[in-house]
Amino acid sequence: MKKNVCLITLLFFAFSLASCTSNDKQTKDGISGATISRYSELEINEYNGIKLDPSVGPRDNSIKGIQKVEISNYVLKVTGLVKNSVSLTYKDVLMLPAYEKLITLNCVEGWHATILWKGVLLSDIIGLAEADRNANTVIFHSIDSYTTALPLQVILDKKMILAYSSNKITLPPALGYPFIVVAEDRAGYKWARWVTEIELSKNANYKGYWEQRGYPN
Ligand SMILES: Nc1nc2c(c(=O)[nH]1)N[C@H]1C(S)=C(S)[C@@H](COP(=O)(O)O)O[C@H]1N2
Ligand SMILES: [Mo]
Repeated sequence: MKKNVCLITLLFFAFSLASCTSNDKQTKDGISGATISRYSELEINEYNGIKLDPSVGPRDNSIKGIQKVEISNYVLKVTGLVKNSVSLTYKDVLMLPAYEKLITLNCVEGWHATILWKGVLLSDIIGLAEADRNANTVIFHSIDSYTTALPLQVILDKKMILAYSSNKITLPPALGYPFIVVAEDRAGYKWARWVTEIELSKNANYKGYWEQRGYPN
C-alpha cells in the first residue's frame, strides 16, 4: 500500500517535470507566450527548420473587417475576357492539383508573416476558362468588395497560388477563407482574401482599392 502511494507521487512529479520542460523549450525557441497562444492547436509552427508565423496575425486591417463566408453558397467565378466563363464550388477547386510553398507576406505597414501555403495554381483555374489573347491583367474581386489586380504574365511566370490552407490547417477566416491570392514578391495589398471572382481584363492600368488610394500598382 505504501509502495503504491510512493509510485503515484513519483509519477505525479515526473509528469509535472515533463510539462515544465516542454514549456521551457517553447520559450527558448524565441517566441513569446503571447505569440504561442495565437497558433491554432493544429497548425505547425516550424517547417524545414524555419520558424513560421501564426496563421492569424495580431492585427486586422481589412477594409470591412473579417468576412465569414458560408461555404454551401460559395462559388468562385472566372469572368471577363475568357472563352468559357467558369463557376467553381469550393470542392471543385480542391480537386485541382495541390501545391505547397513557404512564402512571406509583406505589408506596406512594415510587418510580415512567413507561412506555409497550400493551394492550387491560379494558372490552372484560369486555364479552365481559357483567357483570350488580348487579356493581360487579372482583377480579383472579394466578398467585401475589395479589388486588386496583377499582370497575367506575372501570375503565370511566378506560378502563383490561390491558397486554401496555411501552416497545414484550413485557411482561417482572418486569412481569407475559403481562398487567398498568395501574391509572392508583391505587397500585402495584392493578396486578395475572400476571393469570389477572377476577372480577365485588358486594362493594364486597373486600380484596386489601395491602388486608387495611392499605392503603386
Ligand atoms: N478582401 C480583402 N483582401 C485583402 C484586404 C482587405 O481589406 N480585403 N487587405 C489586404 C492587405 S492591405 C493586407 S496587408 C493583407 C493582410 O491583411 P491584414 O493586415 O488585415 O491581415 O490582405 C490584403 N487582402
Ligand atoms: Mo497591407
